[in-house]
Amino acid sequence: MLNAFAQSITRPSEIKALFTYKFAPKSENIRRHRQSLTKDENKRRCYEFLNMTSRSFAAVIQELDDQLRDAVCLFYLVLRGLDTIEDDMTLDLDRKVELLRSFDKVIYEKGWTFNESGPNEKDRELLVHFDVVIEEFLKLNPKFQQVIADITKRMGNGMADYATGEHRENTSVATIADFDLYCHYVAGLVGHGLSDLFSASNLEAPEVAANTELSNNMGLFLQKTNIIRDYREDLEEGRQFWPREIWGDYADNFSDFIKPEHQDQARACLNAMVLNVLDLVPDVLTYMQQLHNQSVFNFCAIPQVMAIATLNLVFNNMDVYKRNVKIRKGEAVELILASTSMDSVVSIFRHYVHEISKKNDARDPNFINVSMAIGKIEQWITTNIPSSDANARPQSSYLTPIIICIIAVIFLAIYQNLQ
Ligand code: D9A
Repeated sequence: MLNAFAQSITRPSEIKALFTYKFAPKSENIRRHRQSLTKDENKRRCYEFLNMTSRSFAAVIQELDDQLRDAVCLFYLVLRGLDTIEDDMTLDLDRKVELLRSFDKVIYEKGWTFNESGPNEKDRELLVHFDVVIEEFLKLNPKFQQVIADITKRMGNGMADYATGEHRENTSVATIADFDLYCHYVAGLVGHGLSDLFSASNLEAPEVAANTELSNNMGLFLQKTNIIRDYREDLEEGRQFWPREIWGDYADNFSDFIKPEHQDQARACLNAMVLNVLDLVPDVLTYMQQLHNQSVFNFCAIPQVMAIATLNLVFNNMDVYKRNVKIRKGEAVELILASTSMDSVVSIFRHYVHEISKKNDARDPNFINVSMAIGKIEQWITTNIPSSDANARPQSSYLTPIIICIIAVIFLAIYQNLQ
């Protein structure tokens, strides 16, 4: 925690956000939800699993309105179970494929549990106690159950196809179409499923579920950004998700990018990958614009603004090839607190796109393509958000250096006291 404050020491707005976030009283919605869990042991364990598997995103799910909270929580846990099986390199391939293809049936089998995950699989415990998830899934309204089972079926079969080497050449994803298809299975379908749940709950209009292209691209924007950010980690674990159709223009081997002599090519490749993701931004904003329910809006906006911040962080940043890069906790919390209206989401996107544009270098082979992608985003904003001129993010005030000094002095005092 002190570390989060230390990372943001020169950024007063982030320090303020960290304090607000830490000491903000729980919303009425959350308190009622917590209270109701004391009477329901099985449901309480499901939310415990949710909080174990993802700390920050779990909080966002629990802020959803009552009509949707349990359905989304269980959707998340079912997907996490499927993901744990797909990820597990210790599982026999035939067994893995059998499980992936039948997972939509498994969720209807009362009492089903799974002890065969590798000992280092981080969500092993979830599958060991999967009967708890299934019991709660079976209590959901059947219209929600159907959405979850349908997506689980399509995703499990898609993952199984990839696991058995379809759409792949040895270990690499070949074409951009294959890359899009893989991301569709693991993330685009999550976008579909959630949109179906939103519309089925009547918290959102039927059109949100009907436009599957927009829902798909909500997932692709998150997944593709993560795939760029995780280059180093995935390489070390023997996974390759970047499509050869992109990286093949810059190297003969996917692992060449970590070599110092390939610096320039590595940089160009990284920016080509970011360019592929920037094209999705207009669809992300169009999707966000159709949402009406406040809790659904926040739930969708938070991951997307994190992704555009991450996309800016990785653009033209050679650290991606060396280690894990991550946005500062203070920056993340500031974004979470701000993601509550279309105007602020648009101004956040506009801010990061502007930062990307400042780092775009005329020597980069994709300089013009990146400029055009950014131009299209700016055009989307001016045509769709009439007030957008007035919504440019305020620059920090002349007080900033003074505030930084004060915070630094407070920090020094705290550190000296600790020693
Ligand atoms: C999501 Cl139910 C995800 N994925 C995410 C998280 O956001 C999406 C997995 C299961 C569910 C939802 C998400 C949220 C809101 C609306 C969405 C949506 O669509 C309309 O999905 C498209 O990343 C995983 C996939 C991308 C594969 C879909 C956000 C999340 N963040 C992590 C941070 C991180 O770096 O992974 O999980 C976290 O906070 O732990």
